[in-house]
Amino acid sequence: KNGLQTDLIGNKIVYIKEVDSTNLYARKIALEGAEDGTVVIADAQTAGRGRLGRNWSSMAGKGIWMSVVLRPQISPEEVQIITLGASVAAIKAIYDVTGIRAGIKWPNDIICDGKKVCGILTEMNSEVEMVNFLILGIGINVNHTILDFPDEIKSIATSLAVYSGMNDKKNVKLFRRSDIIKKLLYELEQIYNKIKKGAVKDIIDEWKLYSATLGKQVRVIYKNDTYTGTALDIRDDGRLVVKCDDGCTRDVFSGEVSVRGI
Ligand code: BT5
Repeated sequence: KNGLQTDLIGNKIVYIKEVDSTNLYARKIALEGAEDGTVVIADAQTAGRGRLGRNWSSMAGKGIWMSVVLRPQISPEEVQIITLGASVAAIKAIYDVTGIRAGIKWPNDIICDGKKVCGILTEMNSEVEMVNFLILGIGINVNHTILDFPDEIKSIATSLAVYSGMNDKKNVKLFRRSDIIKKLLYELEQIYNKIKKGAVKDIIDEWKLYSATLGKQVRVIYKNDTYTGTALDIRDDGRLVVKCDDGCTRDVFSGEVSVRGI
């Protein structure tokens, strides 16, 4: 069974050479009935998606562009825990295969040396009260050189290869994407089982261990409103608690804001 150490996630894997977005493709097959745990992997995306209509650069052969169809019995308010859990899974898989210790910037950025190496996009399709299915999209920059990135993200993006010293031409270090994928699917399954058992607290605690946000000064941008403060904590549903400079404490939902370190 394709060498995976999972019972559910990756039972079915769809591999596509090139697709607009694995999240869109996964959504399409989920609507057609794709099972819980179905994985879609592409070598290249021509219209990779980020949050809030942003795009995700997904060069052929350089990274992991993957989406998972999940059908958990949870309410739409609980979906954020999936994103947080997936961040933990990605951090662990990256560490296990490459030895690189990345950090998590709330809610969905995995960073190395302050630059983004991985992004997560969770999209849901919900009935009124329960989630019908959700699509967990994960993008990891693996073997890019810094020159491979489009100009507009050269200063904010990195890859596992760049981070581990690839620019030192004598010390080229590339990673096998399939090793990372295998480990990632395994870690995702552990997290998914915890979520199904309701062990959300465990996931939050683990997330906090890897957090590059808690305790830091942040700027929260919400529509036309901007405020600054200190990121204090994270609630069980994944909201970020910010102690604002005006003295108020605010809970921040991920969908609507952009949080920057300052
Ligand atoms: C994200 O959005 O970080 C979510 C990215 C999810 C990508 C995966 S790949 C598989 C699946 N299929 C999809 O279509 N998407 C998912 P956000 O937080 O909005 O960050 C987007 C911003 O990150 C962009 O506006 C750029 O500034 C920057 N960016 C774009 N491509 C990048 C890359 N490859 N590496 C680092 N930063 C990037």
